[in-house]
Amino acid sequence: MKRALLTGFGPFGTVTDNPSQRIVEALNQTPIERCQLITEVFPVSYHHVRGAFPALLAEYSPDVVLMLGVAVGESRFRLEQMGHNRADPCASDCEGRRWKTSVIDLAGADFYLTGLVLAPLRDALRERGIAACISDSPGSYLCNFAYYHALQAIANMRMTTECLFLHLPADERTVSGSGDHPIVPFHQQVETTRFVLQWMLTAQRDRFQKEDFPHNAPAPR
Ligand code: PCA
Repeated sequence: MKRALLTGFGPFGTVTDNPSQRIVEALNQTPIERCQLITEVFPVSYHHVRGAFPALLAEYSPDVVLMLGVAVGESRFRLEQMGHNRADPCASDCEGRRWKTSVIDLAGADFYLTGLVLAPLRDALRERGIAACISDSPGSYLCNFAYYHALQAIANMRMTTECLFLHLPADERTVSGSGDHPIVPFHQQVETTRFVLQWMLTAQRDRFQKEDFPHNAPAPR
Protein backbone atom coordinates (compact mmCIF):
# COMPACT_ATOMS: atom_id res chain seq x y z
CA MET A 1 0.00 0.00 0.00
CA LYS A 2 1.32 3.47 -0.96
CA ARG A 3 1.32 6.34 1.48
CA ALA A 4 0.28 9.86 0.45
CA LEU A 5 0.44 13.10 2.38
CA LEU A 6 -2.25 15.60 1.36
CA THR A 7 -2.02 19.13 2.72
CA GLY A 8 -4.22 22.20 2.61
CA PHE A 9 -4.48 25.64 4.18
CA GLY A 10 -6.93 27.44 6.43
CA PRO A 11 -8.40 30.93 5.93
CA PHE A 12 -6.44 34.11 5.19
CA GLY A 13 -7.26 37.63 4.02
CA THR A 14 -10.51 37.64 2.04
CA VAL A 15 -10.43 33.83 1.84
CA THR A 16 -12.76 33.06 4.72
CA ASP A 17 -13.35 29.41 3.73
CA ASN A 18 -10.35 27.88 1.98
CA PRO A 19 -11.42 25.11 -0.46
CA SER A 20 -8.08 23.37 0.07
CA GLN A 21 -9.04 22.70 3.68
CA ARG A 22 -12.47 21.32 2.72
CA ILE A 23 -10.98 19.12 -0.02
CA VAL A 24 -8.51 17.64 2.45
CA GLU A 25 -11.37 16.95 4.87
CA ALA A 26 -13.58 15.46 2.12
CA LEU A 27 -10.88 13.11 0.80
CA ASN A 28 -10.06 12.07 4.35
CA GLN A 29 -13.61 10.65 4.56
CA THR A 30 -13.46 8.65 1.31
CA PRO A 31 -10.81 5.94 0.91
CA ILE A 32 -8.46 6.11 -2.07
CA GLU A 33 -7.69 2.76 -3.65
CA ARG A 34 -4.49 1.14 -2.40
CA CYS A 35 -3.44 4.29 -0.60
CA GLN A 36 -2.98 5.23 3.03
CA LEU A 37 -3.82 8.91 3.20
CA ILE A 38 -2.27 11.23 5.77
CA THR A 39 -3.71 14.73 5.90
CA GLU A 40 -2.59 18.04 7.34
CA VAL A 41 -4.21 21.47 7.23
CA PHE A 42 -1.82 24.32 8.00
CA PRO A 43 -2.79 27.73 9.31
CA VAL A 44 -1.56 30.35 6.81
CA SER A 45 1.35 31.06 9.13
CA TYR A 46 5.08 31.24 8.47
CA HIS A 47 5.71 29.97 11.97
CA HIS A 48 3.53 26.86 11.53
CA VAL A 49 4.72 25.91 8.05
CA ARG A 50 8.40 26.46 8.71
CA GLY A 51 9.93 23.24 9.97
CA ALA A 52 6.73 21.23 9.43
CA PHE A 53 7.93 19.26 6.41
CA PRO A 54 11.11 17.68 7.72
CA ALA A 55 9.03 16.42 10.67
CA LEU A 56 6.10 15.13 8.55
CA LEU A 57 8.42 13.47 6.03
CA ALA A 58 10.49 11.81 8.75
CA GLU A 59 7.39 10.57 10.58
CA TYR A 60 5.42 9.19 7.61
CA SER A 61 7.91 8.63 4.74
CA PRO A 62 5.17 9.28 2.18
CA ASP A 63 5.53 8.04 -1.41
CA VAL A 64 3.79 11.17 -2.66
CA VAL A 65 2.99 14.61 -1.27
CA LEU A 66 0.17 16.62 -2.82
CA MET A 67 -0.12 20.16 -1.51
CA LEU A 68 -3.19 22.32 -2.09
CA GLY A 69 -3.85 26.04 -1.84
CA VAL A 70 -6.27 28.48 -3.43
CA ALA A 71 -5.41 31.21 -5.95
CA VAL A 72 -8.46 33.51 -6.10
CA GLY A 73 -8.86 34.97 -9.60
CA GLU A 74 -7.45 31.86 -11.29
CA SER A 75 -9.82 29.98 -13.59
CA ARG A 76 -7.65 26.88 -14.07
CA PHE A 77 -6.04 24.26 -11.85
CA ARG A 78 -2.37 25.23 -11.74
CA LEU A 79 0.27 22.51 -11.57
CA GLU A 80 3.21 24.26 -9.93
CA GLN A 81 6.51 22.98 -11.20
CA MET A 82 8.80 24.80 -8.77
CA GLY A 83 9.12 26.48 -5.43
CA HIS A 84 11.20 29.68 -5.39
CA ASN A 85 13.51 30.98 -2.71
CA ARG A 86 11.53 34.19 -2.34
CA ALA A 87 9.12 35.79 0.07
CA ASP A 88 7.18 39.02 0.23
CA PRO A 89 8.31 40.92 3.34
CA CYS A 90 5.20 43.14 3.07
CA ALA A 91 2.67 40.28 3.25
CA SER A 92 1.34 39.45 6.70
CA ASP A 93 0.25 35.92 7.53
CA CYS A 94 -2.92 35.01 9.42
CA GLU A 95 -1.13 35.71 12.71
CA GLY A 96 -0.22 39.20 11.54
CA ARG A 97 3.45 38.27 11.16
CA ARG A 98 5.72 38.91 8.20
CA TRP A 99 8.75 37.13 6.82
CA LYS A 100 11.65 39.53 7.36
CA THR A 101 13.58 39.00 4.15
CA SER A 102 12.76 38.67 0.46
CA VAL A 103 14.32 35.21 0.40
CA ILE A 104 13.11 32.21 2.35
CA ASP A 105 16.50 30.71 3.11
CA LEU A 106 19.60 32.91 2.84
CA ALA A 107 21.78 29.85 2.27
CA GLY A 108 19.24 27.92 0.19
CA ALA A 109 19.04 27.07 -3.52
CA ASP A 110 17.25 29.61 -5.75
CA PHE A 111 14.49 27.12 -6.48
CA TYR A 112 13.53 23.45 -6.27
CA LEU A 113 11.71 21.60 -9.02
CA THR A 114 9.13 18.87 -8.65
CA GLY A 115 10.44 15.52 -9.87
CA LEU A 116 7.16 14.89 -11.72
CA VAL A 117 6.85 15.40 -15.47
CA LEU A 118 3.72 17.55 -15.56
CA ALA A 119 2.72 17.76 -19.25
CA PRO A 120 1.10 14.28 -19.29
CA LEU A 121 -0.87 15.14 -16.14
CA ARG A 122 -2.02 18.48 -17.59
CA ASP A 123 -3.08 16.68 -20.80
CA ALA A 124 -4.90 13.96 -18.87
CA LEU A 125 -6.83 16.63 -16.96
CA ARG A 126 -7.71 18.49 -20.17
CA GLU A 127 -8.90 15.28 -21.79
CA ARG A 128 -11.38 15.06 -18.93
CA GLY A 129 -12.58 18.60 -19.64
CA ILE A 130 -10.76 20.10 -16.65
CA ALA A 131 -9.04 23.45 -17.28
CA ALA A 132 -5.44 22.94 -16.15
CA CYS A 133 -2.06 24.52 -16.82
CA ILE A 134 1.56 24.22 -15.80
CA SER A 135 2.87 27.17 -13.82
CA ASP A 136 6.41 28.19 -12.97
CA SER A 137 5.39 30.51 -10.17
CA PRO A 138 3.35 29.66 -7.08
CA GLY A 139 3.63 33.32 -6.03
CA SER A 140 5.56 34.68 -3.08
CA TYR A 141 3.21 33.97 -0.19
CA LEU A 142 2.56 30.90 1.96
CA CYS A 143 1.92 28.45 -0.89
CA ASN A 144 5.33 29.10 -2.39
CA PHE A 145 6.84 29.17 1.12
CA ALA A 146 5.41 25.73 1.91
CA TYR A 147 6.30 24.23 -1.48
CA TYR A 148 9.89 25.48 -1.28
CA HIS A 149 10.25 24.00 2.20
CA ALA A 150 8.72 20.66 1.20
CA LEU A 151 10.91 20.27 -1.90
CA GLN A 152 13.98 21.41 0.03
CA ALA A 153 13.30 18.91 2.82
CA ILE A 154 12.84 16.06 0.30
CA ALA A 155 16.15 17.00 -1.37
CA ASN A 156 18.02 17.37 1.92
CA MET A 157 16.67 14.07 3.24
CA ARG A 158 17.49 12.37 -0.10
CA MET A 159 13.98 10.96 -0.33
CA THR A 160 12.35 9.61 -3.50
CA THR A 161 9.00 11.18 -2.53
CA GLU A 162 7.15 12.84 -5.42
CA CYS A 163 5.82 16.26 -4.45
CA LEU A 164 3.44 18.59 -6.26
CA PHE A 165 1.65 21.80 -5.40
CA LEU A 166 -1.79 22.17 -6.96
CA HIS A 167 -3.18 25.71 -6.95
CA LEU A 168 -6.98 25.70 -6.99
CA PRO A 169 -9.43 28.26 -8.34
CA ALA A 170 -11.95 29.65 -5.87
CA ASP A 171 -15.18 27.73 -5.29
CA GLU A 172 -18.66 28.92 -4.24
CA ARG A 173 -17.69 29.46 -0.60
CA THR A 174 -14.09 30.69 -0.78
CA VAL A 175 -14.72 34.42 -0.45
CA SER A 176 -17.67 35.65 1.60
CA GLY A 177 -19.88 38.14 -0.19
CA SER A 178 -19.84 38.62 -3.91
CA GLY A 179 -16.51 38.66 -5.66
CA ASP A 180 -15.76 39.14 -9.31
CA HIS A 181 -13.66 36.03 -9.79
CA PRO A 182 -14.03 32.68 -11.56
CA ILE A 183 -15.61 29.86 -9.60
CA VAL A 184 -15.04 26.12 -10.04
CA PRO A 185 -17.63 24.12 -8.08
CA PHE A 186 -16.41 22.29 -4.99
CA HIS A 187 -17.41 18.80 -6.21
CA GLN A 188 -15.25 19.30 -9.32
CA GLN A 189 -12.36 20.44 -7.15
CA VAL A 190 -12.61 17.30 -5.02
CA GLU A 191 -12.70 15.01 -8.06
CA THR A 192 -9.80 16.84 -9.72
CA THR A 193 -7.69 16.53 -6.58
CA ARG A 194 -8.53 12.84 -6.32
CA PHE A 195 -7.55 12.33 -9.95
CA VAL A 196 -4.22 14.16 -9.48
CA LEU A 197 -3.45 12.10 -6.39
CA GLN A 198 -4.21 8.83 -8.15
CA TRP A 199 -2.16 9.95 -11.14
CA MET A 200 0.81 10.74 -8.89
CA LEU A 201 0.63 7.32 -7.25
CA THR A 202 0.59 5.66 -10.67
CA ALA A 203 3.21 7.97 -12.22
CA GLN A 204 5.62 7.10 -9.47
CA ARG A 205 5.14 3.40 -10.09
CA ASP A 206 5.78 3.91 -13.82
CA ARG A 207 8.92 5.92 -13.15
CA PHE A 208 10.36 3.23 -10.94
CA GLN A 209 9.53 0.60 -13.53
CA LYS A 210 11.43 2.64 -16.12
CA GLU A 211 14.38 2.98 -13.77
CA ASP A 212 14.32 -0.74 -13.09
CA PHE A 213 14.27 -1.51 -16.81
CA PRO A 214 16.18 1.20 -18.69
CA HIS A 215 15.22 1.46 -22.34
CA ASN A 216 18.56 0.12 -23.57
CA ALA A 217 18.41 -2.99 -21.37
CA PRO A 218 16.84 -6.22 -22.63
CA ALA A 219 13.06 -6.18 -22.20
CA PRO A 220 11.97 -7.96 -19.04
CA ARG A 221 10.38 -11.37 -19.67
N1 PCA B 1 -3.26 30.34 -0.89
C1 PCA B 1 -2.20 31.25 -0.52
C2 PCA B 1 -1.74 30.77 0.83
C3 PCA B 1 -2.74 29.79 1.30
C4 PCA B 1 -3.62 29.53 0.15
O1 PCA B 1 -4.54 28.71 0.11
C5 PCA B 1 -1.12 31.34 -1.58
O2 PCA B 1 -1.44 31.17 -2.77
O3 PCA B 1 0.04 31.59 -1.26
